[in-house]
Amino acid sequence: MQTIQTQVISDELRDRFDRAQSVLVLTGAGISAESGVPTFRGGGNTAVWRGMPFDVISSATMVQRDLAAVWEWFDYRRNLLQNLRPNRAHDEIAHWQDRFPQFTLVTQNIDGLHQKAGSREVVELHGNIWRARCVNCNARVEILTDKPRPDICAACGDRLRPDVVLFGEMLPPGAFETAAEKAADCELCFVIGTSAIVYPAASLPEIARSAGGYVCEINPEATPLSNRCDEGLTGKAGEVLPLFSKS
Ligand code: BV8
Ligand code: ZN
Repeated sequence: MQTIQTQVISDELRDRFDRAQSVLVLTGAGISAESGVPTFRGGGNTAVWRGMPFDVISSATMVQRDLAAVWEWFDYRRNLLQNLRPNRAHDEIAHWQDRFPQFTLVTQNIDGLHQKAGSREVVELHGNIWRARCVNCNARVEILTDKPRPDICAACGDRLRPDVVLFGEMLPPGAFETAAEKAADCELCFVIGTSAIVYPAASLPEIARSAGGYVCEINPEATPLSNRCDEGLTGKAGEVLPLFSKS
């Protein structure tokens, strides 16, 4: 197995990392890959459920048309997730929150593994698979591993749906605005394990770079963002991130 040598991190990045006061990290499914969470676009094809590409089953239209099918998809993913643990990449990022005076963790992931690793105040742009929300009164309820998933809202009796942002739906109020504000204010922005295809999340690194932030992408594959970053570290997050704590 090819090991990543410390020198992969340029002296410039090492220096900026050691001096940074404000850091923003944006993560995608790739950071959870080493925990066993399937990604959406690994190897060039898109995840499919019952013959439907994920951005069809994970869409606002599908909630209108067939909420039960949407629940079946998220129930399957939740069952996959419940025995999975954060990996070294999640752990490293959890340490960073106490290392930098201003640190913001923004994720597209709904798996809750950052929080399981000890990250606090995670900006969840696309919601969380361990929560349900009422289609009528927006009441939220936690989904527990040892109890059957509730279907009906205890407050108003209407149906519950996954508390995730589906394609064609707005992000949670304030989530993107907060992330964009911190991106425009950071000295160092890490983009870890994302194919940078889904918007508005994929616009955050560009916001950071155009505000003067140094943008570093960590991914074993090239993405549409790769030639718009200051530095790219080609490798798995669980192998690359621990190199930063090795000085
Ligand atoms: C919206 C929750 C306003 C549900 C998700 C502008 C241009 C074009 C299109 C649009 C646009 N603006 C809006 C759109 C439409 C759409 C969109 O972006 N479409 C895409 C497909 C083009 N956006 C929306 O609909 C958004 N809403 O814009 O609202 C609005 C409202 C009404 C009408 C108009 C506008 C909402 C988008 C959110 C959808 N929900 N998730 C669920 O999980 O099912 S998106 C979901 O997919 C994820 O959250 C994530 O965002 C995305 C998957 O991407 P990644 O996480 O990056 O994962 P992927 O598998 O693709 O890549 C993994 C990467 O990791 C790879 O690069 C791989 O190489 C790397 N990797 C693998 N192993 C490792 C690794 N890296 C490091 N270490 C490893 N070990
Ligand atoms: Zn309700």
